[in-house]
Amino acid sequence: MKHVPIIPASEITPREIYQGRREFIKVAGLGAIAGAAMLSGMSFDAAAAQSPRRKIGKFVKTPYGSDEKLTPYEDITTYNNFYEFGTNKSDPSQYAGSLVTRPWTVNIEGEVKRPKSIAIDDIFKLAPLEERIYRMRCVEGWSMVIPWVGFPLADLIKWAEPTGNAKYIEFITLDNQQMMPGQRSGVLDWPYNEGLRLDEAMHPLTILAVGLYGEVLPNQNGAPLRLVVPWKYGFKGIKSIVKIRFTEKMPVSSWMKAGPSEYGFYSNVNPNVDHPRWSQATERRIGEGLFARRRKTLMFNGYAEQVGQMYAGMDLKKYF
Ligand SMILES: Nc1nc2c(c(=O)[nH]1)N[C@H]1C(S)=C(S)[C@@H](COP(=O)(O)O)O[C@H]1N2
Ligand SMILES: [Mo]
Repeated sequence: MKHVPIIPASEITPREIYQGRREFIKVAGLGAIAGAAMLSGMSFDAAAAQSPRRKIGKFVKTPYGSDEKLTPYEDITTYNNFYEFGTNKSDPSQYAGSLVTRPWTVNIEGEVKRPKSIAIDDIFKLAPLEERIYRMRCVEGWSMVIPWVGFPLADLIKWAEPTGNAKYIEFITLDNQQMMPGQRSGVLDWPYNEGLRLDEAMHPLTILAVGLYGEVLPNQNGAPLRLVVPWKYGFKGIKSIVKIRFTEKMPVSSWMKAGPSEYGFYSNVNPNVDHPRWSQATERRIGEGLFARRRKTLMFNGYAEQVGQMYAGMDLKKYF
């Protein structure tokens, strides 16, 4: 029988343990951190990462929501995966200050009537911003409930005018070693990319997020623009997007290249299909404490009623 560990290796430093260190840093004070960083010849990143929090002026609440308890802001913004800034959960909040998000342009190319460029502040005008409270599930076995602010990806797709040949959509993250020092490591094939089938991309649950908790997206969460697809594992939610390409063929993502037997194109949350190295049956809700009971993972992360039809007749063990 196959031996499956319950918790992947990436989960061995749970947030509640390293929080001790974070509390210390908080007490030491921002000035002390900046001073220490300069003394040690480090960049100013640690201090820069504490960028001011800015409220989003206008957004509407919608019926899309969750009656679950929201994960605290502090957890959502300090327990991150953003390998462009390091592979530890605490790296992005410490180092993402080096990412400059203005000016920021998103290029649209591939199977479209004509290629287009759009500045981030014009993207904000494409559609009214809404709050969407979504359960999020990482392939590593933890989950959160996040109040995103964003707009349907479908609105941007309509504006982009894809041709009839477009079957898929590919997203690409910024490629810049100065702003994203983690790209100097070979841990992934940079720039990070992801893809969706066009019907998945057009689904009303799929959004481009620009904020959370009513505030502009912190860099560590993928500023200024990131994808959110709540029924798929977290890695599909690509951050800091600079390019969107419509294609006829299925894109090959950074994670598919890194481990084709472990990360498929679909990556729908599915408690019945284990990751080759661990079970996907349960999850740990961040913020509930180390000893809280793990929750049962739900098919399509609990969004089966809304999205199940798109996969009718597909063998989800084959198309994982
Ligand atoms: N560009 C980029 N996007 C990324 C990642 C990354 O390393 N680089 N990590 C992914 C993974 S594995 C997860 S779980 C989510 C985490 O998003 P969060 O930090 O906002 O919770 O971002 C996804 N998007
Ligand atoms: Mo993830």
